[in-house]
Amino acid sequence: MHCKILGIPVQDGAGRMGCEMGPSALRTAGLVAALGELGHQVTDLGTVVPARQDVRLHGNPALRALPEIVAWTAAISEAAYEACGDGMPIFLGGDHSMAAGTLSGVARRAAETDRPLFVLWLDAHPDFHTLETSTSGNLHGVPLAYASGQPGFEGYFPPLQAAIDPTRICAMGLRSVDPAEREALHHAGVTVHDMRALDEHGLAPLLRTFLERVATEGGCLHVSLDVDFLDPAIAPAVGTTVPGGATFREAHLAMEMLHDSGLVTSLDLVELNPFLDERGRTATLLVDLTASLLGRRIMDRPTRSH
Ligand code: 6HN
Ligand code: MN
Ligand code: MN
Ligand code: MN
Repeated sequence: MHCKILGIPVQDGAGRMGCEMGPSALRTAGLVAALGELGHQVTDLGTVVPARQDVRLHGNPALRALPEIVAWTAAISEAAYEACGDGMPIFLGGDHSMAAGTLSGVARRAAETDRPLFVLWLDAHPDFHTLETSTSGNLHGVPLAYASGQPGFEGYFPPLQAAIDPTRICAMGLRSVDPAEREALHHAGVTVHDMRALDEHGLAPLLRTFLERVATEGGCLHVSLDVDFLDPAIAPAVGTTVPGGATFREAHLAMEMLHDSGLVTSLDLVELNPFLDERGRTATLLVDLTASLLGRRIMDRPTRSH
């Protein structure tokens, strides 16, 4: 596999500073070496730089850094489009607002093929606010709504060249959902496996069902991994910790199953805030999870190819 890593040091979408150091911390934690040891060719594509953009004022006075995030989204979307199609782009965040760019760029590329794009959203939050419904004003709370074509972004965010069908999105690990998001997720038809569902049924059967659907429909799969999907006890380096997250083995199992599926075509690693880390342990865990997704295993197992 040809892995292409791309640094996206955006932090203006989060409520506090620090995510701009995320790509550096992931590189420092040994991402390139870990992928190389698995036999992958690794290219570091460098760092996305946003171009300034004029954006008119929005009626929601809570919104923070709208012009900055619009400028980032345009630049990230273009870079993501260029990075995918062959090989496996790994987008190093950066706060989760970057997924407005990665998802829209990946979707634009997928629309040129005959493979429908599916998204696995691993997060404590659905990030399904619109510009109208966000009450915190932090734009890391909107990318999934934007990329799946929910209304209210027109005239502010870049026009979508290909919206992701919300019924092809599966969100796992949710445990902090705002009322407006709950309603919007339901109406859009997003598949949601919240922490209650993971506790009750276990992660494996829920993920297996989704992966079987992606395979049956001949799809490709983008995975967006927010640090706060993980329990804060094992991953403290994130500004939006929520108790009761995925365990070390649940997270690795998800990555191992994703690897065995052979379906994953792109990956976001987002919301790492190294300023909040403890001796690099969260960055190291993210590198290890990425290695599991790219084939590190305890014992040999067969891999499917599609
Ligand atoms: N994330 N729903 C909250 C808000 O501020 O809109 C939290 C967003 C968290 C964002 O997980 O990347
Ligand atoms: Mn998120
Ligand atoms: Mn989150
Ligand atoms: Mn309803």
